[in-house]
Amino acid sequence: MLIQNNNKKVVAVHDLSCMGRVSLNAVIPILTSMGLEVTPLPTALLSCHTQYPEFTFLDLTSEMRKIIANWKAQGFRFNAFYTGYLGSPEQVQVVSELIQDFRRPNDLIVVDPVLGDNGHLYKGMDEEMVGQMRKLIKLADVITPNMTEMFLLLNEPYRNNNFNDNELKDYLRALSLQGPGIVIVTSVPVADNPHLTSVYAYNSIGNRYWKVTCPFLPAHYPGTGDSFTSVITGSLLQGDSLPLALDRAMQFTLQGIRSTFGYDYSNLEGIMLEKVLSSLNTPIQVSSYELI
Ligand code: PXL
Repeated sequence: MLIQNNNKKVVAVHDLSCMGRVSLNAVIPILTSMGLEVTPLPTALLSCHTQYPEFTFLDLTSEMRKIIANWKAQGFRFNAFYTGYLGSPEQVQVVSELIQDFRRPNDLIVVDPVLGDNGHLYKGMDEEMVGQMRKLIKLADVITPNMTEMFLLLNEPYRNNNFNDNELKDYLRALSLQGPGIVIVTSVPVADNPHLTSVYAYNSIGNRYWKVTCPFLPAHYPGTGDSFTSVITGSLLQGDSLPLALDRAMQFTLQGIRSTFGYDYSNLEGIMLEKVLSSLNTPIQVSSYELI
């Protein structure tokens, strides 16, 4: 009997920020803990992520081209492509070609359009990158913008209060019409309740909208978006339904924040992933998603 390696392989297109649990430092341990084989395609090498006051930055665009050509020549195959922080607008072209060259019909394409947070672009991001990201999402099956990124992609002014379900549903559908069948928007404030935050999702197959709400803790940890989307990617590749993937990702991120909150610790380092990774191997305890 031929015993095959059935592990699914994910290409993770993110930067490596040495300090802080963001990008590849979060993506690799999470996906690996979920039983997936990660092949990183680093977009840039930074001493630390860009929310620190100072950082070094090495753009890896030309190296990415060489790596992809090498993979192509050797006939490597993958089951999923998951992109996050890109180091230059030109990389969108590189990544689009990667997806178009390697994609097979059942492969999963996840694009986390990392551009900014709290109404602002991250340092180093600009309008050109926003324009390029609007192109990249067209190739995706799943996108996971936060509120800031959602408005940038829709080319609408940022706002952060008094949303109702119908407004959110319109935004999700508008983004899905641009290409991605599944749209997940994170960190949506809950009207009249500063202690809660929601994630909304839309699946064009079945035309269904979902919402998951959890406590909002008043601390900002960079990289929580990367952890959230990594769990979504892992969960979907394991065969979970969209609402179950939402629950798992939300609970993991919340548990990570709770395990970190209260330590005398620099929030810039991100959540203490090491304390919660093992929870990814246990079945989900409580489900809290709603169909809206
Ligand atoms: O997680 C988002 C992210 C990823 N990579 C880099 C970043 C940030 C957010 O600040 O700076 C380099």
